[in-house]
Amino acid sequence: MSEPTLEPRPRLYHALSSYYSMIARLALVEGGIAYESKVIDIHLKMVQQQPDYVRLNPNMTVPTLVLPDRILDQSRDIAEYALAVSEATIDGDTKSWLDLHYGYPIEELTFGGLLARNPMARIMIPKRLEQVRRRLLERATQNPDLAKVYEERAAVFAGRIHAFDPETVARLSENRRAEAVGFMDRLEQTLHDGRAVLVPPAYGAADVVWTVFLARMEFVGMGAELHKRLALARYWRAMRARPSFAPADIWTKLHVFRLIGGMLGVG
Ligand SMILES: N[C@@H](CCC(=O)N[C@@H](CS)C(=O)NCC(=O)O)C(=O)O
Repeated sequence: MSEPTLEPRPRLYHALSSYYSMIARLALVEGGIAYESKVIDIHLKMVQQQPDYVRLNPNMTVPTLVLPDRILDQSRDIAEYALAVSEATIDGDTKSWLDLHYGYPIEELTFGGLLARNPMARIMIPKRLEQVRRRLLERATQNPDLAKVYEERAAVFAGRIHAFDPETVARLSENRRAEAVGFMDRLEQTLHDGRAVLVPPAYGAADVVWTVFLARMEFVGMGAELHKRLALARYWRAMRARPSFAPADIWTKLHVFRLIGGMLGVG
């Protein structure tokens, strides 16, 4: 009898508090895929911008899933891989829920809210974004083979400096909150018929991403909007009760000390 060949486990680069990392973790746990976990510090050390990481994921984001034959650098692809579906085989309803989810810039809700409420953050965050933009341009000069991707990333940070302009950030935050409430209305309408999952008959990629979205609603202080929609509240309870929720480490609130621990490499 021949020995089974042992494929190495997929390796997931992710960050503890990162929204899109939570999607990857939840999908992998739901799909029953054991993975090697590599937590990286995306805040202080900004490992996602170090050349070795950039060679894995030129978008300079987490999550990244390294498989024996390819690298997945988008959480949507990781979720589809983990749940054994693909853009070609996915049903129309799941695709629409995924498109709706991925069309929304969640970081503008999270950081827009923080900046709108906190005058200190309005001073600190734009300064930090400018520092990072400059460092990306320096890295472009130091790493000629990666110059193009570093320049592209610097342009993304220039866009963030513009989006988080202290003069307009309150409006941005309000708009993003209103859109998030609109999504919750839509979810409520769909779940109103008592279905257990977003696209029956089985749990799928749409449930993964919208579970993480609902967790973010709690995280940004919009939990009351969630809980007053009864079908949505029922669905949220059911998603949290799934055995995947705890191991996927879905944050519904800020764990300051875990975040600091992660930055210091002791998390
Ligand atoms: N489209 C990407 C987005 C990933 C993303 O934006 N990740 C954030 C964390 S939630 C990140 O890596 N931020 C670090 C940075 O922008 O420097 C995906 O779905 O994987």
